[in-house]
Parts: sequence; C-alpha cells; structure tokens
Amino acid sequence: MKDKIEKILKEVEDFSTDSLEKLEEFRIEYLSKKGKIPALFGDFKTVAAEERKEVGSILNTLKNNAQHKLNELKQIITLTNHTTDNEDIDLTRPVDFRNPGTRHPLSIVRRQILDIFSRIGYTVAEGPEIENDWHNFSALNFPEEHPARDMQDTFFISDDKTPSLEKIALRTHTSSVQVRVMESQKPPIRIVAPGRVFRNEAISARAHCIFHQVEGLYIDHNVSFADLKQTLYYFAREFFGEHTRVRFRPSYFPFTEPSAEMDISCNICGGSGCKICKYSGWVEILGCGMVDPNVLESCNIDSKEFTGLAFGMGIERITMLKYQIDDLRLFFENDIRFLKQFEGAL
Ligand code: 2NM
Repeated sequence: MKDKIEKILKEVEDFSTDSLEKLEEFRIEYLSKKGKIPALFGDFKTVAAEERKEVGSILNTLKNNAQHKLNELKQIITLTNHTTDNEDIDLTRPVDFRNPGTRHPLSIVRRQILDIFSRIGYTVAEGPEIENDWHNFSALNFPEEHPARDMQDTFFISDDKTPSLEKIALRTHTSSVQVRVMESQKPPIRIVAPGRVFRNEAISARAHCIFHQVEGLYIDHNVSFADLKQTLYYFAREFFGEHTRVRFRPSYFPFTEPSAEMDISCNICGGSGCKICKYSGWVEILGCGMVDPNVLESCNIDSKEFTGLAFGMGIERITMLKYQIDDLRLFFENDIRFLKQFEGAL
C-alpha cells in the first residue's frame, strides 16, 4: 500500500501540461470519485492498525499535492491563454452584426415616455444623482421631521462625522432636478426629468433600492388642474392605447396641493377584472398635483403670478404593466433570456 501511494505521489509530482483538456483528464484519473486517490482512501480500511498513522499521513499528502497541482496548472493555463488572446485581438475586425444585443426594456419605455411628452412641448432635464438636503427635501416642502428624510428611507453619503455643513444623500426622486431648473430658469417651464433614484428598501418582486422615474413639471400663467388631467389623459392613451380610461383619486405629497393618484382602466382585462388589477378593473400608474406655492417660492418663482402642474411615475412599474412582467428584479439581473425578448424594439 505504501509503495503504491509513493508511486502515485511521484506521478502527480512529475505531471505537467499546458492544455485544459489534459488537465481535466488528470483530474478524472486521480481526483474524481472513481479516481486513483479516492480508491486508495477506500483501501485504507485494510491497513493494519500499527501502520495506519504513517500511511494515513502520506495518503493525505498525496491528496493535497494532487489538488494543489490541479489548481496551480489551471491558473497558469488560463493566465497564459489570456495573454495570447490579448496579443491576438484584431481591433480592425468588423463587428458581428448577427448578434447586436438588445435595448433594455427600461430604456425602451423611458424613450416612449419622453417621446410622448416631447410632442406636447416638454424638453428633457437631467441632474446629479448625489444631492444635498435642499434640492432633495427642503425646497420641496418636506418638513424637517418628515419620515422620508429618515435613514431607513434615504441613503446618506455624509453622516454626523463628515466635516461638511451639508447633508449629502442619493436622490430619492428626480424632483431635485426640477428644483434646479426652477432655480435657474424663468417660467414658462415645461420639462420631464428621467433618471435613477435610490431608496433604502428591502429588495423584493415589487420593490428595489434603485429604480427609475420620469417626473414632469409645467409652470406658466394660469396652469390649471384641468391642464393636469388632460395632459395625463393624453399620456395614458398614447402609452397604453386609445381605449384607456383614467380616474383620479385624492392623495397627498409634500410638494403638491391638491395632490392625486391616477389609475388607468386595466390594460389586461379592459376593466372587467383580473389578477393584475386585483379584480378592481383599475391600476395605479402615477402621482401628480398642482405645485405647492411654497415650492415655487423656495425657487424664487412668484406664486401669485405663476402656477404649476407636476407628476411622477416609476418606469419599472409601467414597464411591468405594459409587458406583463411580474418580478421587478428581472430589470437588474441582465439575464440574456429576459433581455432577448425585447429584440428589435427601439
Ligand atoms: C410625484 C407626484 C406629484 C413632483 C413635484 C415636483 C416639483 F418639483 F415640481 F415640486 N416634481 N415632481 C411630483 C408631484 C412628483 O411623483 C409621484
């Protein structure tokens, strides 16, 4: 038994290769379930008691050496192959047009939304994802003690120990972009602000700590709640189809007064009731309202002269409704099998 082990020990020590196939053969011959080394462990039962300590020890050495050899060669082979690959890259080679990749469903829907609003005069505004307290909360009429400002809801970048006078956080909505526009431009203002937003939430099929929003803002003389309703009715029919009906329910947001949530007639069952709309015939798609005068004044816009309408929607949510996607996590995993289903879409 000892001789047998020492013979194999030598074989392992002498083994070398630069091919992954040969290395796999090595693994199968020595280390796989039916390989030589596990077989020796099987024979170990027959070893006499007084020899067990010594034989056990060299047997363990053999196993460790073989495993070490395998790991070491694998690393060397993959590293070397990489270097040759790099040297072989031909930067002038044309792209393979047979497999061009696909646009992400959130990009498709963001573009559809922005297109719809651009047809009624809205332009796109963008701003930073890292924001200060003023643009994300205070200017938007969030009271000092509002729960949304809490650590549980907001990812703060600064803390008590940060030597800065400002509280810095990841924006929790793109309204912060609209504050920046209101501060720097005079009405009329007509913008949509698309972008990534961040909330400190547990990840599930319905919620994620990163998601995407489009928020809209229109400020001018005499902008009314009727304008708000008609704008969003137009959007709903353009996006979900001409048979779409809408309804508005009273709601509350710190930055709008009055505020509402808009439902659309269920685009799956047409309103007769199904699982998607929980048999109510309606599904919520966005929040909206008339910009609170406090917000306008915070941004140096005269609230006696101007009024504004605003709305905000989650891109994930309406993408899920439009394409009947039932788990929000699919948007962030980038599984090719999911993404391929949106092939060809703009
Ligand atoms: C919503 C709902 C209602 C909104 C308000 C503003 C601003 F900056 F003008 F105050 N921007 N977006 C708004 C209003 C957003 O999202 C659910």
